[in-house]
Amino acid sequence: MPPPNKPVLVTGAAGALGRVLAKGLGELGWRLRLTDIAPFPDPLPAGASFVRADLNDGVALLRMAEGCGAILHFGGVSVEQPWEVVAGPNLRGLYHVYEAARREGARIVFASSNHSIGFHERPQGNQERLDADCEFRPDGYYGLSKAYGELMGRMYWDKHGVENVNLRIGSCVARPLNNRMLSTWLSYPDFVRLCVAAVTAPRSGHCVIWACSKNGASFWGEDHRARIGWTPEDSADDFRAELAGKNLGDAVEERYQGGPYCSIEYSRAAPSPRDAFGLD
Ligand code: NAI
Ligand code: 15L
Repeated sequence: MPPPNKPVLVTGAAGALGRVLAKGLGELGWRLRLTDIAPFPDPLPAGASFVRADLNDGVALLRMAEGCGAILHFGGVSVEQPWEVVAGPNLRGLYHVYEAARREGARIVFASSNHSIGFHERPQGNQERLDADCEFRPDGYYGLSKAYGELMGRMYWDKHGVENVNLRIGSCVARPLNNRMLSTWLSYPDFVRLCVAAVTAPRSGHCVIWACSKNGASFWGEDHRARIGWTPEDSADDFRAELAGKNLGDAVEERYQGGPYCSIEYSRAAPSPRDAFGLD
């Protein structure tokens, strides 16, 4: 697969996944423009440049995106935080990224998260898996910002024709670390291949993809992956024996897909979302 004709902007380049992308896409010969508010800690890949900037700075984003064909948007708050901390990078910053893409006619690949739907219960046994058109059920301010990001994509496609691929990432780490990750794990190689497919697919429109490897215990079902031609190749199943019994513990965490994020400041009296009136 030849590199894209135009440079690709990567936000959050100094973060865990940004560094994986910089290395992986750099090795494929892509022309990368990397940016982050933190310094880039690795040697720059051949053909890459780095600009230190805040996502809150819309003018800086317009400049960095000039001439780019795609923006891999991985910058911002990446865990649960108070609303005030999340709002700047994840809401305002996202708007700046979308405006830059709109001006350039660029496609956005957005690092959404399973926490946009984290309060769906985990499927039991043969129960049906969750499809990507399910209701948003964010499990905190962070997950709410990811739902907003996906809806931002919906609106910019409908209104301005800005293509966007929304990756609902499970747990993208070098290897799965607990029982929940037997369902949510996304390997680094599957992740890089997913981003390559998301950028190079001839057309994407607005689409949503469950970004997890081929895990037998996955919580997730149908999505739009066929549109970009991606199929995961790795599987958390290879770690099953090692992780058996490594549960997170808390009943709320174990019940819902978002795991530990669900129990952060959880203050509902009833342990179940069905209250005394049977309401979900
Ligand atoms: P990370 O926290 O390592 O990287 C995020 C980067 O964004 C950091 O380098 C940080 O300096 C930068 N950043 C934060 N605020 C900024 C601002 N105001 N301006 C410019 N840059 C700013 O997170 P990670 O794990 O690399 O995740 C990357 C993206 O993927 C995030 O959007 C995260 O929400 C999403 N994601 C990651 C998952 C994972 O398993 N790693 C799972 C689901 C979603
Ligand atoms: C995320 O959205 C986070 O960015 C990542 O750090 C993990 O906590 C991941 O979700 C997860 O659910 O495991």
